[in-house]
Amino acid sequence: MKIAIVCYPTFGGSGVVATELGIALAQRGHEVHFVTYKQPVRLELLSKKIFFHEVSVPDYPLFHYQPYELALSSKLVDTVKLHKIDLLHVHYAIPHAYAGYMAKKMLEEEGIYLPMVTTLHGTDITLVGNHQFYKPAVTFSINKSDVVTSVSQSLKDDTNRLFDLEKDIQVVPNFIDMSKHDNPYTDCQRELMAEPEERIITHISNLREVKRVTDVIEIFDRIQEKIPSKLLMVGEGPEKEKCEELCIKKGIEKKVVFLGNSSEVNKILCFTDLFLLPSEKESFGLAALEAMACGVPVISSNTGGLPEVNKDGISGYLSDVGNVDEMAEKALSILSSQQTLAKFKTQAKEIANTFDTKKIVPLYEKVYEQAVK
Ligand code: GMT
Repeated sequence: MKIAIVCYPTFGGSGVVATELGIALAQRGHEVHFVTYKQPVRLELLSKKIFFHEVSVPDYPLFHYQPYELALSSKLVDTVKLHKIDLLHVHYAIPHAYAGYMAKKMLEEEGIYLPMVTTLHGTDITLVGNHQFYKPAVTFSINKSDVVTSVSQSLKDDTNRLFDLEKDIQVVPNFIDMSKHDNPYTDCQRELMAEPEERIITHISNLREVKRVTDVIEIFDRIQEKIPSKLLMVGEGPEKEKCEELCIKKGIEKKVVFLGNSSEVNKILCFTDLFLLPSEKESFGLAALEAMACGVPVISSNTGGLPEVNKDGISGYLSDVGNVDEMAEKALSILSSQQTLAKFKTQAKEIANTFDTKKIVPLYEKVYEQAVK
């Protein structure tokens, strides 16, 4: 099949999922065309089956806001015609589903039928999409998609609760390529970051308010009082400064390393002992799954889709949002014994294995067959 994928090309989870999906589809023989404003960060173009088409919005003095949806829908029309695309898969409803629908209608005028699959990722529904500014357009474009998928049952339930939908939503969870994580050796180069007796705790996100990153610092502060440890904060975002200030206030700034955005996430996770994700909202928690795939247990909140990924008492533990005392206690219960830590590491990997690319990508292929029909 020839598939066009529209996504955000940044470090965000939805872009990562879309990119990994495109790579996996190409490996399974499909021809994949990414249509977005920049080459997706994780995309390697060295494949005969992967193509990238850049959407550019030229500056014009009259435009106060750049009309990206217009440029995207026009680019989609051209790409579909030129490459004879069979199906469009848009990731993140805003504005991709809307632009996709416009492209579909323009093509219809020329007698070309383009089925459209929309995948909802989370913030497009629970945070931004739900805002009155966007809600009518988001509702419309979800209803006009041929097939709609969500990355968790929790996101499906939220979408049905928040929007007036005629469409049934199919749950296709996010996935991870376990063959990239089959190295059982988990202590690789840990000396880069910590002393031999120190535990390494990691948090990875876009450091936005919804991630409750100051809770990460609070949890770590309680852990480091009991056992020698280091905290690695990976990512960039608006809450970073607040976190840095909190570390100074608590006198733990030498134990917390801010690494910024990294393309070496797997290396970092390889020497990590515990992953923290105390988010306010999380439709899935791809970062938690990536950690688990590297054999890293997760301490997370129990919000949204997190209980579908992080299994309480098996791959880690779940607590109510904001309960930093309990999260620290549970973290310590895993970290204080080498035996318990080893058990949780193995179990985290086993749970991650149930989300392997090989198991999930065929579900998308089934969705495509349905949409084409
Ligand atoms: O919140 C983020 O990390 C970014 C955001 C995005 O849209 O890129 O992530 C959302 O989609 C991810 C991939 O499906 C999910 O794993 C995240 O849980 C989800 N974020 C939220 O729901 C807050």
